Amino acid sequence: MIKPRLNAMEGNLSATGKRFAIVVARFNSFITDRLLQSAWDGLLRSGASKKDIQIVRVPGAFEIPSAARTLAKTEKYDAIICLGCLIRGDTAHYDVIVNEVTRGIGQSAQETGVPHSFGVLTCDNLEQAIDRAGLKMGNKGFESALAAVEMANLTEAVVGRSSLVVGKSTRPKALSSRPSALSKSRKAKPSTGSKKRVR
Ligand code: INI
Repeated sequence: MIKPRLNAMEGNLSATGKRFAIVVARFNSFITDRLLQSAWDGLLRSGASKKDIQIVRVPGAFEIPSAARTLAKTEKYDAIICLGCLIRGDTAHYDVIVNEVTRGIGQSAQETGVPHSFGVLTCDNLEQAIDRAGLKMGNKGFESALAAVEMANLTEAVVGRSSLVVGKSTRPKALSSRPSALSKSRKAKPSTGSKKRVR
């Protein structure tokens, strides 16, 4: 029987030495403050240092993708955590924004190569938002922080430093002084040079 974990690459949950930006929307700050508090807590409890966490506030969820992309392009951060809260109202405003925010964050992650975690709540009402900001359904901020840590380590394990902006020809900065970014399920083997298979 195949044990999938033996062959799986996974990022570990150590944030030691890693740098993070948290982009948080002020709109619905009653909720987003709680997401931020929990994301901060998640990073520190994973080993991140306060000096390595940059909080960036934006007006609303709509502004998150552009701020996240600007931060990713600086190559200063191993991952970007995006926090916001969209609550459906009586108009189509919510639907227009929700699609744009989701697409924009995903696109920024894919095009910059820097992991972005998605901690933007998309709720029908305030009760649903409260439940996801520390009540019945946990806290999406904490979850997003851990996803960012894991993806920063996975990216580092696969391509080198995670602050790799796609399209740049330079190799990411060396990892030599950093602890392994891989979880115990699979440690990277040093490359011995690939032997081409002759058919
Ligand atoms: N911004 C949010 O973060 N959440 C919302 O629920 C929301 N609604 O419903 O309107 C919202 N709107 C503001 C928007 O994100 C922009 O900041 C604004 O349109 C200015 O560009």
